[in-house]
Parts: sequence; structure tokens; C-alpha cells
Amino acid sequence: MVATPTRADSGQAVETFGNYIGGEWRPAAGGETSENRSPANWDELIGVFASSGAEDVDAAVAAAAEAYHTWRFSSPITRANILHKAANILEGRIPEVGRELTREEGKTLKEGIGETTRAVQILRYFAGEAQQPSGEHYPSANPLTLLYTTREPLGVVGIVTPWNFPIAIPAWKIAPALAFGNTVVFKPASLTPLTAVRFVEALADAGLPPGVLNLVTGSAANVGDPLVRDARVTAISFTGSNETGAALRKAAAERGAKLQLELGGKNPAIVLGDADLDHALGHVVSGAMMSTGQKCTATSRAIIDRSIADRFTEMLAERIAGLKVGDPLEAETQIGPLIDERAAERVASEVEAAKQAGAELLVGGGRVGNGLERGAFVAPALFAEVAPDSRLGQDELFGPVLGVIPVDSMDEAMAVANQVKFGLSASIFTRDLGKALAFAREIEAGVVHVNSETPGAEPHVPFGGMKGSSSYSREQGKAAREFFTQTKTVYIDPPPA
Ligand code: UN1
Repeated sequence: MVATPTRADSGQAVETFGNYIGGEWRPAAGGETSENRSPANWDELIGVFASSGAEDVDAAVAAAAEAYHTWRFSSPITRANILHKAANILEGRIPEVGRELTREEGKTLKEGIGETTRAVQILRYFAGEAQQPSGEHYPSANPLTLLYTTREPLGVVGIVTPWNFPIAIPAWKIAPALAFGNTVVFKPASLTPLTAVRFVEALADAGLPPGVLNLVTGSAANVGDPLVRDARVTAISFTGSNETGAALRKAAAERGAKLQLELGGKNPAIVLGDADLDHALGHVVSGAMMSTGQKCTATSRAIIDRSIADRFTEMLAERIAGLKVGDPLEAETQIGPLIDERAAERVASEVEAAKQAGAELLVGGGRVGNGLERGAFVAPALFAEVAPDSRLGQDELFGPVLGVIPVDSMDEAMAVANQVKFGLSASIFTRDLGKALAFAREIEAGVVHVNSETPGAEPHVPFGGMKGSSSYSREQGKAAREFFTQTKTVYIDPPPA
């Protein structure tokens, strides 16, 4: 580990972190670094990280390509053992890593610890998955032929991850990539490099051979771009914005790379007239506001039956106005900052624009004072009477903003829910089994919840969206094997007697 202590403005000792390439921690080839500051307080310097470029990407891809020759033929049991060990190591570090995640990303400490715990579970799940059958045996036209399939790795895989789940998403991409015999170049979001370093450390400390997993920190332009364009990188798995996703589609198509995209959402929660409103309230508010609304699975549209719309909207307003915004490390805080100042300004100006466009702002939406001026804080916002076809009804804001859309019938609720370009997750709250079943059948979403919030993804089931929310491939569960492997069909005939 390159750890040259430097001093922050405030005098605190700050570590410098390098890239992890070919089993060694080293500074960026050009020697450049960039600072990472807490979104809750910009005066707090978290660390100094390698600001890498094409030369570092080239070295990382070369190391991964070299390691692939051996790793691809290693026993899946060996790989499983390493993932298990990494899970145990990370588990022992949950309190520190969860806390660092919170300092770096801004979600509450409970969420930071929860997400780190989830990464441990994901590592364990894929350790088990590595030991599952990886092919099928078939009958052949020739009764003597042994005809079977195997699932083989793809090669060097580029993993490009977002800042909003800085450990869970890297875990659910990297763990299966490694479990199935690929080698990896990992480019984490430039806003959350420390959590990425901690995740890689757990795997390195578990005995992953040099070059199997390589970490390169830096910007999308200087690291992401050369990585996805590198002809030696066979596949790319990306979670992030639709804009970057669109550029990746082109880059991957041009050179025939396998591509997996997890993109945005505009996820609805439908609340019908017969729902348990207190129960629905808890789930809609948590779905919309936890992680400061920065989940691609966050609830951003509450589609409410008109018979209860006024009452439920009042309940929402009261609950949302009462959410405690503050330092995410403090136990009573429910809503931390957004990821950075730019995001906070963007969300606050989207709220203004929605007001101008005629939506009725009931609570929140402004920057927060009260000693929080040095952080990216925005008060959680609720809008009433959102027009389904307005920007607020259609576009992903990626912040703590919920819009209520009243509807007159289940049919109208379904039409509104489906009339967006996204299709990631969706919820309905009702006691009516028939309506719940109709919703599960008709909703255009990859993840469907009845009587629970839109976010959440258990590691052993497929996760991903329909329509503009993904590239139609799924992550986690058995679906991960499909993306991170390719099929080989083998015919073996006995030699002539
Ligand atoms: C979750 O809902 O817990 O970036 C996971 C995101 C999603 C992951 C959501 N890809 O928010």
C-alpha cells in the first residue's frame, strides 16, 4: 500500500492511496492524485487517491490478461475458498469499512454498515455459486458420444461501478466475475475510491493471486474510456447513468465486447384505496428517501388512488417533513447529504423548475442550513399533483424527491406506472390479491414488490430492469453466471476400436 501521510488543511493526517495492479499498490504512472472530501463536510479530507490515466489502464489490463492464463484453469473450489476468506476478512472489518463508506458517500451509518454487511453476504453467495454445476449433459444421435456443455470464463472483464452503492455493486459484479474464472480491471466511481480500496484489500488479503483483480482509480474520461476501448477487455459490466450507458453501447458494439448495463429508474409505488396506509407510508417514505433518494431503485412516483389521495399525501408530508437531516455518522440522522455539491445544486434547481412547471411543492426541496452549509444537504421534498408526463413525472432526479400522482382507477394507475422509459422496480400496496396479481403481471419492471418498498435486491435472485433501465441482462443469482461465462459444447466420440 502506498501510504504517504500528508496533512489536510485542518491538520488531520491523511493517507494517500494508489492503484492495485499486478498484486502491487502503486501510484498513478503520471504521479497525479486527487483529493476525496466528505459530502457531509467539505473541510473533511478523507484521502488522496491516484488520478490515473491510459498508461495505468494499460498496465492493469496487461496484468489481468497475464493472470487470466492461470486463473481461468484454476479450480472453482480454490476460487470459492478465496471468496469465502475475503468474506470473513471483510466481515471482521465491517465497523471500520461501513464507517468509511458513510464518510465518503454520505449515506447514514446504519446504511453504510448494512451495505458492507451485504457485500460480505454477496461474497459468500458467489463462493457457493462457484461450486454449482456449470454445464449440462445431453443425449446424442450417436449413442457412444459424450455430449456436454461447460460454462467458461470470458477473459479480462472491465467493471465500472457507481458511487451510490460503493461496496455492494462492486461485490455483486466482481465476486461472480472472479468465481467463474475471469480476471478483472475495476474502475470505481471517482467519488468513492476509498470503499473500493477496502473491498480490493479484503480480496488481496484473502490470497487472490497477483493480476486477477486490478484497481485503477480516476475519472471516467481518463480511466473509464481507455478501459472500455481496450481490445483485450472482453466484457464490460456497468452500473450508472443512461447517458454513460448509451456511450458504452456504442463503444462495446464497435469492437464486439459483451456488455451489461444497469441504468436508471423512475420507480412507482401504487397505493390503492384498500391498503394499510400506515404500512404503505413507512415503505413509500423509506423507498423514496433512504440513501437520500440516490438509489436507481428508489421510489420517485407515488401513484395514489384518489379516494385516499388527500389523506395519504398529508401523511407523507408530515412524515417527510419530520425526517432528521444531518451528519450521517450521528445515530439519530435519517437523511445524509447528496453525493456532492454539484448533485445538491442540481436537485435543488430541479425542484425549482418543477415548481415553475406547475407541480405543488408541499415540503422540503431547499438547501439546508443549521450548521450543514459545508455539506451537500437538500431537505427531502414532496410534490402533490404531479403531471405524469411532466419532467418530474418522467425523469430520474436521483435525489430525495417524491411526486404524488392521484389516479381514479387501477387501470389508470397501471397506465401511469408504465408510461415512462424506465422499468427497474415497482411496488403496489393493497390487500386485494387479484389486483396484486394483475400488477405483478402487467407492470413493466424487472423487480416487482407487493406491499414492500421498491429498493432492495437479495443476492441469490436476478436483479435488473426492463426497457431503458438495463441492457436486458440480469445481475446476481444464477443470472450472474450467464453474463460472466460463455457456453462451450463438447462432443466426445470414442476412437474407432
Ligand atoms: C438496492 O435497491 O438495494 O444503483 C440496490 C442502484 C441499483 C442497486 C439498487 N443498481 O441503485
